[in-house]
Amino acid sequence: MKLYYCETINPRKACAVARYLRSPVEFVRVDLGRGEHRHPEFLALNPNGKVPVLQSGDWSLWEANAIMCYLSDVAKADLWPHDARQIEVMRWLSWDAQHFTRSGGTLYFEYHIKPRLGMGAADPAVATVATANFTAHARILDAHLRDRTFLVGNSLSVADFAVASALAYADSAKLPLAEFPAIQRWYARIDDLPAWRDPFPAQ
Ligand SMILES: N[C@@H](CCC(=O)N[C@@H](CS)C(=O)NCC(=O)O)C(=O)O
Repeated sequence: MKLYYCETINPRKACAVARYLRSPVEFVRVDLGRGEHRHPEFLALNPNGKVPVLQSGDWSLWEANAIMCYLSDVAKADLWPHDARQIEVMRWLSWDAQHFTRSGGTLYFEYHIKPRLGMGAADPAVATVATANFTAHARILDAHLRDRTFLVGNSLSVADFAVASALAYADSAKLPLAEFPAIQRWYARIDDLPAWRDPFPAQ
């Protein structure tokens, strides 16, 4: 299996899970700066022209969340559980995509990516709305995590990796986390995982 990635927020989830599970993947770096994600060969793997992509023979899977679940199944691991927890994990994956990392990802783009790609300063109007949305959803997450170790049940799941994704860039993305101690405690546990802290192959 080949895992196409670059060192950004969405591939981070797939790469971290691959590393955590020691999945038998060959990491293939896609240089977004050089437009490799728009080459016809890459678009044949993912017509969206985005990373990550997992390729196995003539089959390819895109969407980081789906890749995490697939890698868990291949490893017969429990990150994507197949019991009553699965619906809870799906709840958090959906909530994350629609709300939490949607606003966290906007702040990541405005404050972390734009300056690095020479795209100018953050748009204050966009950042203000995203900060308000992030804060509102962080409040919900913080309350959920107050007496929990992980998002679902008593063990790590793909939901933890998904919801953690923007938090890996908390400082540079200016995520307002100071008033959310339960999120900070939970994230410190995720960040303790070498696979999460250091998910990408050395260049
Ligand atoms: N929903 C997709 C989003 C993937 C995505 O946006 N990837 C970014 C890197 S973080 C990308 O490839 N961007 C290139 C582009 O949109 O031109 C997923 O979760 O895999």
